[in-house]
Amino acid sequence: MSPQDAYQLVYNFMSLAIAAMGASFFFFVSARGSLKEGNRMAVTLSAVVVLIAFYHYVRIFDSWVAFGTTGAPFNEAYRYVDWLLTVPLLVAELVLVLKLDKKLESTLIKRNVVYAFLMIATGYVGEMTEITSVDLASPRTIWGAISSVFFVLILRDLFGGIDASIKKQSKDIQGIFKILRVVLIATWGVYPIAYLLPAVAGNLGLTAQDGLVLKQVGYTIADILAKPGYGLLIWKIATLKNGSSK
Ligand code: RET
Repeated sequence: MSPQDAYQLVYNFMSLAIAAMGASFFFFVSARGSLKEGNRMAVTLSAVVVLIAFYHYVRIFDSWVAFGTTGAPFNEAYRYVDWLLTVPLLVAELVLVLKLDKKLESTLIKRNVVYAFLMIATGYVGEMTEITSVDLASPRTIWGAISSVFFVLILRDLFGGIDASIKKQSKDIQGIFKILRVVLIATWGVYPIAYLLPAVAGNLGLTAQDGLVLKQVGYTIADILAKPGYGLLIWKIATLKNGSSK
């Protein structure tokens, strides 16, 4: 890929993310109105998440343009600040829609807010280290591994919560919970892979530039699926619950 094509590809995905976040904000705000009080909060949180992401993608896009025109370093911190705010909210909206007993609900939310903070903070330290070719003892790999421990703890808790809730649901809600489980793994799993790509590009026969492009495109696609996409599933569950007593 020529450097121009590579630059343009990232540019276009970032632009798409701005559109996706803005449009889904409008959707979640309008859709929440027709839900009953008890089902509304999860969709409100989706609206908050995509609004935060809309703002950050405007800044991310600006930073990418500055990088392209003046060579100023691209500011990756916008992504991490965004995740620091949005991951706890995404965890909370899932837990809310599970309708667990209040004690378990509160434990799961509190514990996973802490895990999410630690996952992102340690990942950020790793992201800021110099990219070397893959080496088990490199700071990028070590911080990435520490961050992954919290990642696994979060997924274990969320899957446990879904399992505890799923039996009590009607058939169609059970189906969506199953999809949500796959979406969680398939989208959240992209982040650690994208994080590692610049370091393993050489081993995969890719150039260093390809590694960086794939990381940016990977994070951006994952964000679109994990925020608006996941929010739509949560909205679907809230809508189905609206019509049932469960
Ligand atoms: C990092 C560092 C390397 C190891 C792991 C990571 C995980 C990141 C995740 C981010 C999820 C973000 C979401 C944002 C949506 O709003 C930090 C890249 C495991 C899972 C869901």
